[in-house]
Amino acid sequence: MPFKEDFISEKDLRKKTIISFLVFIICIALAIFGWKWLHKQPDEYGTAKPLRKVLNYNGGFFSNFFSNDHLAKTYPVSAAVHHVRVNGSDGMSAGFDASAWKLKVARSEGDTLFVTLDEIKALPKTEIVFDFKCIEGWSQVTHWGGVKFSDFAKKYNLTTQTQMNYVGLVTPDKGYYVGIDMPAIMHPQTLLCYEMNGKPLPMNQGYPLRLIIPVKYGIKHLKRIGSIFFSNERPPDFWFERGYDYYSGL
Ligand SMILES: Nc1nc2c(c(=O)[nH]1)N[C@H]1C(S)=C(S)[C@@H](COP(=O)(O)O)O[C@H]1N2
Ligand SMILES: [Mo]
Repeated sequence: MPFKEDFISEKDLRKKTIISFLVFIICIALAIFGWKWLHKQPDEYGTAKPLRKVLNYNGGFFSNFFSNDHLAKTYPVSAAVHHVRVNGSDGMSAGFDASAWKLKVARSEGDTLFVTLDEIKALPKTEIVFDFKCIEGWSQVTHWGGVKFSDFAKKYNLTTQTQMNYVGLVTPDKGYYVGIDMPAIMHPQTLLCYEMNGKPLPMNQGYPLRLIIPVKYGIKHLKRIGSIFFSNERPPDFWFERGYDYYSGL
């Protein structure tokens, strides 16, 4: 059958053009109005309240799909970079006495455990090579070694503690701190890490002990852990207070 063109009258064309233009103007006006409205809303932890609501909702939504069987992609050791980027240094003040360091674990009110680096190194070692992702937009395949947090928790009988909702980790000077939901800290790829590229962690990478948590963005990988505590409420979180997502899952 021969192709039949649909003709549109001059009048209809003008009408369609005017309607399209009006829709365009309305969209622009809504965008400007919406933007102004958003910026008039009160802040909640460093961002406008409606945005904070969306972040919290997304975190809750994606946590439904979290599973210990969902592993971050791993790579052969040969894929790991030798020059590992050093990003943040909050909470890593000068004058830190590494020789006197012990990991402080607050099991409960008045029950605090102190663990030395040698005691941590005596636990089964796990290595991981994965793509470390920073919220700023860069990523790097890097190689880490340490003890699984879940193995550590088992060894130190943190059974009732790990039934709570969150873990808080804080640097010795309290200048950087993160809160992690319990399923993520107990994930089989989450490490209390003391090695990078098969050698002790360099000072600026968090010596003597840092967190490596491949299911989260870089902001949660706290360097130079001083103390750990457990809580049912969200522990304070450095970047959350500055407008970022609390969950920060990948
Ligand atoms: N103590 C401390 N830990 C920190 C930070 C920091 O500023 N201080 N920055 C975080 C951020 S934003 C990222 S991306 C990673 C970077 O780790 P790297 O320096 O080993 O690359 O560390 C995280 N851990
Ligand atoms: Mo980051």
